[in-house]
Amino acid sequence: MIIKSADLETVCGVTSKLPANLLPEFAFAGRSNVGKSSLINKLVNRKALARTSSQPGKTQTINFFLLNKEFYFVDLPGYGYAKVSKELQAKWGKMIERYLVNSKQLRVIFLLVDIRHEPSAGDKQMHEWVVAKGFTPVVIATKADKLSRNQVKQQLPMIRKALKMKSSEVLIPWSAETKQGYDEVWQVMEQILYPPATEVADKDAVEAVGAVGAVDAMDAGEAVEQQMQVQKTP
Ligand SMILES: Nc1nc2c(ncn2[C@@H]2O[C@H](COP(=O)(O)OP(=O)(O)OP(=O)(O)O)[C@@H](O)[C@H]2O)c(=O)[nH]1
Ligand SMILES: [Mg+2]
Repeated sequence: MIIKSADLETVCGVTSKLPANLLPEFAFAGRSNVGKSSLINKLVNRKALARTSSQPGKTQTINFFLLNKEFYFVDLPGYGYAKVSKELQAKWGKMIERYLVNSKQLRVIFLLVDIRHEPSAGDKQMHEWVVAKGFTPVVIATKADKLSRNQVKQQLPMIRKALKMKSSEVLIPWSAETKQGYDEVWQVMEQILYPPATEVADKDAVEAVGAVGAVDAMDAGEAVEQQMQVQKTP
């Protein structure tokens, strides 16, 4: 995806009215410090569009970034940061809930988890909750550069199990340092922004799409790619 323009358009605090946007939205959720803002910056190739920090709790507002005047990235405040009072965390929980329930334009919720650790209780709750609201979360396992390739391979099934992910759910290992996962994450969004032509005349192609859906999407890149290729088949 070529990003020609990227603007922070709306910043919402706990009491703000959420914008009634008319363009598709992609939201990024996850615990504090997991790398949501870094991921946004890397995806749009800007150093500091979304503010990042090694101190957890950096993003304390819901930030809407308008990209190419075509769609939004929504940077959500992180949960689970111990230094934020329970009261404020609860307020944030409600605010995030209000956004997730009321947005008419939300297309995908990306749930970020740290690839090095067993998903937290908050991660599990968030995943469950997103599924209960009828969304299929796309899970991004961040900071893959901190592990060896072998360790990454081992962590993925652990994360799937802990979050009780369906085999059809996509799990993408990611690194904001090496850009691992960059194509796969964009592919998820591009499939939604630019759906392939509907008439899939070829019966084999239809069956293949079904089969990809059933694949254990361990290697998310491959699965997304296969699906794209199949869907592109005239
Ligand atoms: N090694 C490595 N570090 C990362 C990666 N992603 C983020 N970080 C670091 O992790 C820290 C937190 O990143 P942020 O992007 O600010 O995290 P956030 O999820 O937006 O955090 P909050 O705004 O507090 O919710 C920063 O020091 C980043 O440089 C990654 O893929 N690899
Ligand atoms: Mg942030």
